[in-house]
Amino acid sequence: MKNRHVTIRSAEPCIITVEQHILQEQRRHSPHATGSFSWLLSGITLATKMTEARVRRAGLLDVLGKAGNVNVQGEEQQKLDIYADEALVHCLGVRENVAVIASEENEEAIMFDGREGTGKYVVVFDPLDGSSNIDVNVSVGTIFSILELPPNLSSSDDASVACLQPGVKQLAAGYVVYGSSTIMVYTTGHGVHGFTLDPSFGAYVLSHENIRIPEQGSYYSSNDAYWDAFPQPYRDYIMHLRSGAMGRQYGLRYIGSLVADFHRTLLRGGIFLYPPTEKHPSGKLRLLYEANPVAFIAEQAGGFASDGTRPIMEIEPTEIHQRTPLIVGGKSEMKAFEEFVQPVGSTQAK
Ligand code: P6P
Repeated sequence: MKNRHVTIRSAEPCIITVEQHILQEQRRHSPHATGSFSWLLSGITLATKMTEARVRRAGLLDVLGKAGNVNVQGEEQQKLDIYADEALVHCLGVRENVAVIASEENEEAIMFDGREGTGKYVVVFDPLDGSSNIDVNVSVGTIFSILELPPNLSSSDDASVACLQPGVKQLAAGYVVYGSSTIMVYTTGHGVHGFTLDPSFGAYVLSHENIRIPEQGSYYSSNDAYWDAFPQPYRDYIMHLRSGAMGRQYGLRYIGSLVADFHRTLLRGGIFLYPPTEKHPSGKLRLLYEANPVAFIAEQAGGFASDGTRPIMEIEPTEIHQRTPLIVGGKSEMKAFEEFVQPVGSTQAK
């Protein structure tokens, strides 16, 4: 039987899946990489595809409405929240290199049995951010952050200890926004890349390579219903944006789902603000699995993220569900923010 020679021509257009991209990135930046990280990430992509299938059919599957349980945040758990959380716990649990996980939906961090020796990674995540918007068909999302398991962690140690690392220690971070299309955006510290889920064959395909946040945008994003509760310097800053003093009249866009509001800011520029308020004096958003991953992505795309006094990723966490104010955006808006709200030079916004 003669061998049949086939010339592999690059498919037009060239299809690069997120798994291929991760492997290419690993080979480019860590030639001796074992593929262990891409194996981990494939667990996250699988879980988000499972969640996406449910989100797309939410109205038909009677998954709307409250599941009746209340999560650690004291919020009614929507059924999709529970499904998304269980999908991630399962998909990460069968990846032997994941030692510890922590989720917005679970009070305690989880150390998988026997992984203190073999596991290499810690994954913290918000399985379904913005879930209060599900039954009105507004975009929701999954946010994740990947850290290295600290050395010498014993099984008797509280698994939370492994999670309490500042954002500068993140190995990777990303989110999936279940919107008009489903897009995964991630960084491993070598730029920010976006992948759109092609439902015809169920793969995340490279659609936004090397995303850069525009130097200046046209929108600010904050819940101005809390205007009276914002600290005065925040109100002064927002009035500055509205006044045209930055060379353009800023519009307001606010969806109420962090992943959707941040994704727009990342692609179009501008600034997202969740300031400290009387109701949330330490801010509302979660440091480990909302602010840190968003900050890592923003800074890899040329933007900045602050808690109003310092870079988000310099905050030393003390508990896994701790909250923080979050101000994140492009270079121009963050530099102007610094002049109104925080000591000059306290962030990297130069
Ligand atoms: P508010 C959703 O509940 C969430 O955690 C984030 O996704 C979103 O940015 C924020 O809360 C919205 O909070 O107080 O404006 O409704």
